[in-house]
Amino acid sequence: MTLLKETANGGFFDFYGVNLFFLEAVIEKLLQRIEDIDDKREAMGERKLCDNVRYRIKTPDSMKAKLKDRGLPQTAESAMRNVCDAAGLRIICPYIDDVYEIARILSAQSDIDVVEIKDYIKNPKKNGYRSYHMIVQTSVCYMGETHFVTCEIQIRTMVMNSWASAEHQMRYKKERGEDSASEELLKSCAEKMLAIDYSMMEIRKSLENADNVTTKLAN
Ligand code: 0O2
Repeated sequence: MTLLKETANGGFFDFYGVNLFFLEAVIEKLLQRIEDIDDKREAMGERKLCDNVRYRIKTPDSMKAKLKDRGLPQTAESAMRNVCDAAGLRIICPYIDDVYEIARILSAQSDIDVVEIKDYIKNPKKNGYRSYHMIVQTSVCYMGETHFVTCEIQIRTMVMNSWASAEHQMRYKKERGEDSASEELLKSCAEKMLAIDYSMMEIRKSLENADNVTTKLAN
C-alpha cells in the first residue's frame, strides 16, 4: 500500500484500526480509475480532463472534532458509519466543462454508486465557494472479504481551487469575528474568477472549433 507512508504517523492506525486499510484501498481504487479514464482519452487523442488529483484520509483529530460536533461517539466505527469524507479525493480540472465530464464518467462506472451530489458550482455557497462534490460508495477487497466504503470526491477547476485554497488559509473554520468587508471582497473575487473560468473555456472551445474546421478542409 503506497498510502501507508502518509498515514504511518499521526495516530491514524490507532484511531481507524483496520478501517484504515479500507480507506486506503478506496482511495487507491478511485485514483487508478481516474488515471485510467484520462489515459484512455489521451490514447484516443483527446485532452486530459484532470490537471491533478489530491487525496487525504481525514486526520484522527479532525474526525474526532467532526464526530464531537455532531454529538456522535468518537470512534472509528462511528466515523465509518456516519461520516462520508473519511476518505477524500480532490480532482482539479482545467475547465468548467471538464468538471461535469469527469463527474459524468465516474457516475457511469458500474461499480461506483453515487450517494449524494452537492453542486456548489451551480449553487455556490454564500461566501463564494464553488466546487462539485460527490459522495460515492464502492467496494474494496481486503483479506478476501468485500467491504463497501464511501469517499468524498471534490471536483473543481484550477481557478476555483486557487480561490478555495486561499480562502481556506484565511478564513474557513477560523474563529474570526465578523468582517463583512473581507467577506464581500472574497465573494467578489470568486465572481471575477468565475468569469475568468468561463472565458478560458470559451477560448478553448473556439480554438477547438477552428482546429476542426482546418482538419475538415484538409480532408
Ligand atoms: P476539510 O478540512 O477540507 O476536511 P460535512 O462534510 O457533511 O460535515 P458539509 O458542509 O455538509 O459538511 O459538506 P460539504 O458542504 O460537502 O463540504 C465538505 C468539504 O468541502 C469541506 O470539508 C471542505 O473541504 C470543503 N468546503 C466546504 N465549504 C467550504 C468553504 O466555504 N471554503 C473552503 N475552502 N472549503 C469548503 P471539511 O471536512 O469541512 O474540511
